[in-house]
Amino acid sequence: MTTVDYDTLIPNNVDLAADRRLQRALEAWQPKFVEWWKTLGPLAFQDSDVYLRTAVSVSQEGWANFGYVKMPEYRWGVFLADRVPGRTVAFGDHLGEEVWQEVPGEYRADLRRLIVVQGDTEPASVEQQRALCMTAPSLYDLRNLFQVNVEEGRHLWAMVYLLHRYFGRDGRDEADELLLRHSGDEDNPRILGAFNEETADWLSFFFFTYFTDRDGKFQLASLKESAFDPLARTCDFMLKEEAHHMFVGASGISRVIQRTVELMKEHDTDDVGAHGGIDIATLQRYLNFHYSVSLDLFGAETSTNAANYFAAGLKGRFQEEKRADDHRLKDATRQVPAMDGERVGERDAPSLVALNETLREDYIADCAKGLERWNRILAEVGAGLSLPHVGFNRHVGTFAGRPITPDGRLVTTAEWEAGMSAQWLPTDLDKAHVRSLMAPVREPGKMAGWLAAPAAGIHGKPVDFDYVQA
Ligand code: BYC
Ligand code: FE
Ligand code: FE
Repeated sequence: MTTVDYDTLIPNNVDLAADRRLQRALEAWQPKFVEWWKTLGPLAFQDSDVYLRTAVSVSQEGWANFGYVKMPEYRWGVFLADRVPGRTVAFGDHLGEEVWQEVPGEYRADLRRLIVVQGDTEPASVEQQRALCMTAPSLYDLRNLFQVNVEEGRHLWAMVYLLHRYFGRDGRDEADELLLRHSGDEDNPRILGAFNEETADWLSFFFFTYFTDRDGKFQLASLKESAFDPLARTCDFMLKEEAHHMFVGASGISRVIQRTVELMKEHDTDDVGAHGGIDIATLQRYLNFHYSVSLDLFGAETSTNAANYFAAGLKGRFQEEKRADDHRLKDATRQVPAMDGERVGERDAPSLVALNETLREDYIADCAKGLERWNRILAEVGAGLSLPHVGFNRHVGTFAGRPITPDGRLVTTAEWEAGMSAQWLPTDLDKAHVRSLMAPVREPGKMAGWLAAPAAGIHGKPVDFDYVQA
């Protein structure tokens, strides 16, 4: 057996070298992770040199290195944001108390559950995206895909570190399970719905990184408020990497839209499909799908789990400290969406049980900002995209399975089924067309015809830099 030098192999700021037991546990897990990466990570390019960012510290300036790396040799590290001296619990029953450096016995099961759910999504997304490397529209995009993939791998490491360090035998078992559940597996699927859908093409990838990685942003931001300080600190640092994932989505869709608008003007038609582009109606249908699936990730409108997590101090709200209320919410109420007989309506609910909805609203407002930017490009041709109604195509919560249109009307089953098969979600024709455009482009600086070139390259490199060397 080879011994692994963890100080050099796993960059870390948690003093791994000082904890022999932990080191041994991670030493046993590491080869399983690499095996998983090679089997279920990117389908190809595992021996290629990829120009990647690697986290190497948590300092504001220079937290990452850029350079060529072969992906299986990527140095997946463990980094926690610096401790905030004197940090106290910002919400819930323990408001004002000192934060915890160890897991309180009474919250052990809930914390483990939250960490496992978070951890499960990270490798799931890598599995979902594994075939995309075969059809990347440019080397620049191929590199961005791999960047997102290795960082989702590091996010798994972040959660596995917590499981190994703070949850003993159970934690080690959970860490193993994270490599055994697989996206879309009939018998052993990933935990949350959206992570069992295949990311079949690059348009889906851009919408996924825009909408689903953004769920990641909001969940991590809520966990960053946790009274369990190591969880808070690790999520804080993960958010740094997350920003790039959402950039990939936002700029990816912008470039598709830019190209669509160019083709519309050049050929004086909405039907740019015939000219190798993606028309606006198709973009809207893809958007409808990824947005609605991502809304489900926030859970039901009212949830006693969410109330308990908050009261216990395990999971806060987005930007908890900026909120001007008592941070306990014991007597507060708010309106939540509800089906009111045959109408889409609202009802009163205790704020504490409505926290999933509060986070979903914050998320929706953030999603809308990107739409505004996209619509500025589309305004040139008098068009626009919109976010569908929150009740459309939902599988979790009060709207689950309800025949609600993207504009929020409750319709007959017949009308709904007609819309669902032909108008509101990607049709078989849409998918076939998008797939027909997915021919790989591997010459530095060249772009596939269905999207515009990015405005700039990565880390000051030119767009035509050789981001992936075969
Ligand atoms: N699919 O009480 P409810 C990311 C379950 S993304 C399947 O409303 P709760 C990333 C639920 O577990 C961020 N099941 O749920 C992005 C519960 O089951 P139990 C991931 C679902 O607990 C891109 C039951 O239904 N992080 O990082 O209030 C690439 C009742 O529901 C779903 C987190 O999610 C679903 N969509 O809220 C890479 C943070 N929704 O307990 C990475 C941690 C609900 O009855 N997770 N269920 O067996 C949480 O905070 C909560 O578990 C949830 C659910 C917000 C997800
Ligand atoms: Fe992640
Ligand atoms: Fe991400």
